[in-house]
Amino acid sequence: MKPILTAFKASPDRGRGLARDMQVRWALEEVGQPYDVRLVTFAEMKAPAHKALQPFGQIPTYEEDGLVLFESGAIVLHIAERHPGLLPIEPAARARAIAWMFAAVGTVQPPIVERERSILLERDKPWFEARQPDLEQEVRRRLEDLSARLGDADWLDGAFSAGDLMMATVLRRPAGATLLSDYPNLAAYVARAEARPAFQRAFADQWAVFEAASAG
Ligand code: GTB
Repeated sequence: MKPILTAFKASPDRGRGLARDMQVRWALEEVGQPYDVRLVTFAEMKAPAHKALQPFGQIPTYEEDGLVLFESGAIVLHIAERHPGLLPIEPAARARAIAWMFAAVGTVQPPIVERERSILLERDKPWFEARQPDLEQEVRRRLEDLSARLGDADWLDGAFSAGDLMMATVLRRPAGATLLSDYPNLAAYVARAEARPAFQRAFADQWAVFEAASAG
């Protein structure tokens, strides 16, 4: 049975591949695992049937042979552990690749999401303008350190891994991506990740969903 993941029927990102089904699609494409997608509306995401799969009423979910998983990072790790190609075989290198996955979602992503939330939701607040420099600075702190660590390497630790997949996904979010021109090696890192054929296939598939939703 092919795994089934859920994604927005009409993604608010308008086909930019920013919703979190994107990293799961990308991982499945990297390892060559065919999959099906079940598209859900916002109402369906909040209904009991979906909440039985995802307690917080969000996408993505992942179903495979009786296994139900949520959390995009956990799903990517599950895929990477079961198929060759996204995690090194050597135990120490494998542990470091997994550490980069956690660094992406646990260390780099939070200030990016906080800045994004403020830009999206707080524009009408009297303190909005005053808060922006601090929010930007917190993102820059992470980008500076990440840029220093990456240096002139192609990927964070040897060959492309699930750690890079998760990190590039986080760096694509607009509240970080708009600052990347100040960190040319990170901008090139994201461009390199986006140029991967597996990313391109995943992007095209989610774009097709957006086009279909726009047409109908
Ligand atoms: N930690 C969870 C995971 O990684 O799986 C977070 C999942 C999550 O945030 N899902 C979002 C969701 O279902 C969609 S991706 N939200 C609906 C809700 O919570 O009610 C987040 C997202 C949404 C929209 C954009 N965008 O428009 O650019 C980008 C990212």
